[in-house]
Amino acid sequence: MFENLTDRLSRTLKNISGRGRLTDDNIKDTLREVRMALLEADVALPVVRDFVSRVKESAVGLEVSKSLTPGQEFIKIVRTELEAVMGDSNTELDLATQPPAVVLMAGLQGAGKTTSVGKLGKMLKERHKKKVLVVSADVYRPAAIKQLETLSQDVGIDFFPSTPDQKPVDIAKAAVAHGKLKFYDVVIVDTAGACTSTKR
Ligand SMILES: Nc1nc2c(ncn2[C@@H]2O[C@H](COP(=O)(O)OP(=O)(O)O)[C@@H](O)[C@H]2O)c(=O)[nH]1
Ligand SMILES: [Mg+2]
Repeated sequence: MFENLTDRLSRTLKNISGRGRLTDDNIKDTLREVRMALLEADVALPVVRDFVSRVKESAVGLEVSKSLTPGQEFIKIVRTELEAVMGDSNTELDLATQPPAVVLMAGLQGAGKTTSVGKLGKMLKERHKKKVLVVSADVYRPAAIKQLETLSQDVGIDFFPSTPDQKPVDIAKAAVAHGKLKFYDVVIVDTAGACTSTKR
């Protein structure tokens, strides 16, 4: 995210360089670019507004330190504010429960849920030495279940089969029951995310 944004900003940042101070005027185009990039990344409008105004507040009037160009100074501010938005501390996933710990992957369609299930599963298996089972409760998108099956094979984690005619709740229950029976540490449930179907 940050690298993308930096690339994107580099063009407008050139306009800032060569001046000793960040002003309302010389950061205007770059701020606009930040705003557009965040909106295109599907960040909610109030969050974007708040973010842009905080960047602006920190930037305007700032004396640029001698070791940095104004463009670099601006990037530094964007980075600091982005880190604050993303959360400035990293909390471990809390798996301290009666096994299996159940992780439900939620989010908008296309947000990267299935991909994240694969990444998370691989990390828990390899780095945390957990026995991981994944299951797909996405019965809405064709081939969603197959996508997770292929992915789980690629990353070497166990896959619990499901079919599109099942109810998501039943799929999740069956996977958790299987996870309990077979002593899995974690069951990750992939979902269709937000949907409006009546199949509950
Ligand atoms: N560049 C990039 N693409 C991603 C990332 N995560 C997922 N994708 C892609 O985004 C698309 C949707 O991802 P998917 O995991 O199927 O989303 P889901 O609908 O929420 O399950 C796929 O083409 C993924 O390859 C990521 O971190 N970076
Ligand atoms: Mg998916």
